[in-house]
Amino acid sequence: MNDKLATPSLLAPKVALITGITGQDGSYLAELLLDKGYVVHGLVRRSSSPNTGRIAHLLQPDGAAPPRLFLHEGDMSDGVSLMRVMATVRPDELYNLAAQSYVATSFDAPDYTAETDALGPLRLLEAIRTLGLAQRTRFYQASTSELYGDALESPQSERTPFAPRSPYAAAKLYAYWITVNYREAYGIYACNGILFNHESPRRGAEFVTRKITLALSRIACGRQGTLQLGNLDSLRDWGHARDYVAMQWLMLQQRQPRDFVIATGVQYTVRQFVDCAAAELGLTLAWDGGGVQERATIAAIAPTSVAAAHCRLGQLVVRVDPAMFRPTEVNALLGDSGDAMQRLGWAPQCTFSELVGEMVRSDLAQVRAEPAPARAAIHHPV
Ligand code: NDP
Ligand code: GDR
Repeated sequence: MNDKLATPSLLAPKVALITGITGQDGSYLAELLLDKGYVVHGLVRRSSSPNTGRIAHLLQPDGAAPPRLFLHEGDMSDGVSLMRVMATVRPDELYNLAAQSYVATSFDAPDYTAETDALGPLRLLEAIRTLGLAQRTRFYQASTSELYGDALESPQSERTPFAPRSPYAAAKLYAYWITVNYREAYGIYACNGILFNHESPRRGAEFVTRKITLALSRIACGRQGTLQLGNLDSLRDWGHARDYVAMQWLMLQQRQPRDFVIATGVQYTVRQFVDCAAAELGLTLAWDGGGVQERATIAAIAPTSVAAAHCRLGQLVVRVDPAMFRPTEVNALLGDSGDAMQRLGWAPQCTFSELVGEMVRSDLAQVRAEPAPARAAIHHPV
């Protein structure tokens, strides 16, 4: 961790601070900003085991950061640490990506989720204001399509009313409005990216896309039995994280701060995601039953696929587990990025099938590299 920095000269490169640099988006954004010549600072929270795996390739082999990447210990729930890091770095651009980002967990930890996702952004904005950085630091807030809840209109745009359906979404709603308020009240260049779901091989394993690509890769290699899922009918607008972090940067380069929806404009069900991932592995699935009885079995196996050696026709692959349904669900999300396309010239590059293919290939390689599971010890009764 490096908290002692020289004051930048007039010719110095731009300085960015990324909270959540160890997460999916933070790692892609750090790559992008380093490529653009920025000095990048990242907020990292204390952990009892390493949490810098996603940015390990950006660090020197001994764990020390190269000269343009600096890590600082701090926590979104601790205003003192945030104030200290902000006073040290005095960034030109502050990307607030840190959050308790798993919707399901927010029902179990609503208080912590609000601390991190609602009050955390307030603490950063207040640091900008009280440190006299209002005219210097541009602020990006990671807002979310979860703000729309079960929206009354589809697709959802910057003008669609919000109706949050989880403690996560309610906390992010506060963060959205406090960002707008600090922009209007103090003239801070602060804006919200209302991002729809975006995935990648670096996605956390608990999110449904990665859970599916990892489990099906394991099943294809004979390393896992069935995959248990919740609501298969849920509709999401899934894009690639690399495309979306490019937009986060673009939003801070405009003359005026403005909030934008970022999405692909195409939606699929969780079931369709499963089918697409299975097809990548050479498996065709047959679905039967409905609701909590729904199941998928193997209807066909491509003869040259990895699965051909480990799977059999009729094998149960997916089963619904009622425990995985949420107390309140967001059933359907579909974004309208017309404003971003028109004003920022942005368009997503990666299609749904390319995204699924990249995730499956990455997980298959990971599973194949894992050591074979040890055989269970046989217990001999005496
Ligand atoms: P991840 O869950 O992959 O990353 C979250 C990051 O926040 C991690 O670096 C995590 O650290 C850090 N973090 C969590 N809690 C704290 C804390 N208390 N103090 C400091 N750091 C903390 O999320 P994504 O990269 O997918 O998403 C980035 C942001 O965008 C999040 O705010 C998310 O809510 C939002 N978002 C994401 C979307 C998506 O589809 N991915 C869509 C819309 C919005 P650690 O590595 O130690 O866990
Ligand atoms: P989401 O992502 O809640 O949209 O939030 P997630 O992948 O967790 O769920 C997507 C949909 O799939 C359904 N689902 C399951 N989800 C999980 N995790 N596990 C399952 O087994 C399962 N079965 C069905 C869910 O019910 C849901 O409808 C993500 C996060 O990145 C947020 O931080 C971000 O703000 C939003 O996307 C936009």
